[in-house]
Amino acid sequence: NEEELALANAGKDENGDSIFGKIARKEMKVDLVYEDDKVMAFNDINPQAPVHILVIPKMRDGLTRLSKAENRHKEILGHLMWAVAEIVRQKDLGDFRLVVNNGPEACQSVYYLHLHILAKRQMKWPPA
Ligand code: DGP
Repeated sequence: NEEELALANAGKDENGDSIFGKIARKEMKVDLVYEDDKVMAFNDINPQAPVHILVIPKMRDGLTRLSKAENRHKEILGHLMWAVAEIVRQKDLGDFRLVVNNGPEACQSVYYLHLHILAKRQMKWPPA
């Protein structure tokens, strides 16, 4: 039904499209921080730190969450981690925290793999 479709398209389940798919396809404007041929990074709409950047692969290719990673994803996963290092260098972010929420219990809300870069405040450990 329409409600389920809307939820799927917002990335609330693993079957439909997601908001980050729209962003990756440039169907939706974002505050772009970094882009290359394989990944893009943009500011989180609901920042949890003075700097809160999301890094996504341009192609989801089944990576609705990290635990779906297969052999073919090794290269893009490495590229995502490299992009984090490049972004923190370019933006001179200093220390930072890198987060991947995997699944409902970890508070994942968009089912399109994304890395959270949080910076410019003192972090706490363990995270809540
Ligand atoms: P997670 O809980 O790990 O699935 O994080 C999803 C993040 O995505 C959350 O911090 C808010 C952010 N977000 C959701 N929708 C949008 C959007 O349309 N634009 C941007 N820039 N960020 C979004």
